[in-house]
Amino acid sequence: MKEVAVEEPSAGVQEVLVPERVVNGLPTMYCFETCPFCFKVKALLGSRGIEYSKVEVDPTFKTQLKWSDWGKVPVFIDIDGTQVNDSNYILHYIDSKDSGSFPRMGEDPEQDRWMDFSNNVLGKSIVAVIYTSYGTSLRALDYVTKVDNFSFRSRLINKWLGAFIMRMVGKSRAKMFDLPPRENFQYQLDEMSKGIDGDFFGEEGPNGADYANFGILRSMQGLNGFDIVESHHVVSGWYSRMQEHSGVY
Ligand SMILES: N[C@@H](CCC(=O)N[C@@H](CS)C(=O)NCC(=O)O)C(=O)O
Repeated sequence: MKEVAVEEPSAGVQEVLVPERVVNGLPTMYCFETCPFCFKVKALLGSRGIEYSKVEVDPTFKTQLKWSDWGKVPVFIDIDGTQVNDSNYILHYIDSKDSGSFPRMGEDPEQDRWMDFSNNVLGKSIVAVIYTSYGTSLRALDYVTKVDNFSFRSRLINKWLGAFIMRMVGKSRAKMFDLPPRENFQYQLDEMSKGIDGDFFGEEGPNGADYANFGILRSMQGLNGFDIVESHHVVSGWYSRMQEHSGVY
């Protein structure tokens, strides 16, 4: 039998340029308004004062992203059409093109560790706590579908279907941790605080780990469990510093 090589969509900078996906001649981010991974990128762009276009993707149908093999948001397109997939890679790409003020992947094990933590631990912990019951899931999706700019029909579908799906995801995320969702979230914030060295993970100024973890937490502002962030003795101060730094309040 003949082997057919199937190109898997990959994280990071893509070889094929897609200049037709650039909107208004500005760096363009394909995102969901409330997506945690997208908030990472918004925070970095905000802190560097980089003007950009945003294309809001419909979370259920993902119509605006059909052209891309990589089916997740954020996707970042630079003005020359360079496509970068996956939030942590996007943070590195933007910083490398801008001031290069934090280390690249592989150069600083601590930064890498806490950037991985944002996806593998913190992102999953917030899902378990936000979507801890059908009630909290519906409230979250009610908020998400109001903030997102959808048609009435797609808003209804996203809200009810989304709440159901996210409740299921919340359950499965909760199973990944030994502690119940609230206790686990508190514990993970305690763990995360150990990486905050002075004002930021990057000591005097934010590095990739600051943007990565701030983005995740920013996406749950106002939702179930955010009180744990607000009352945390280390994380609450750091969170306010990141808001000020990035202009993402
Ligand atoms: N590892 C990816 C995760 C991105 C991700 O899971 N994004 C979600 C939205 S919050 C998504 O696009 N989900 C749609 C899907 O997986 O089909 C990153 O850091 O960018």
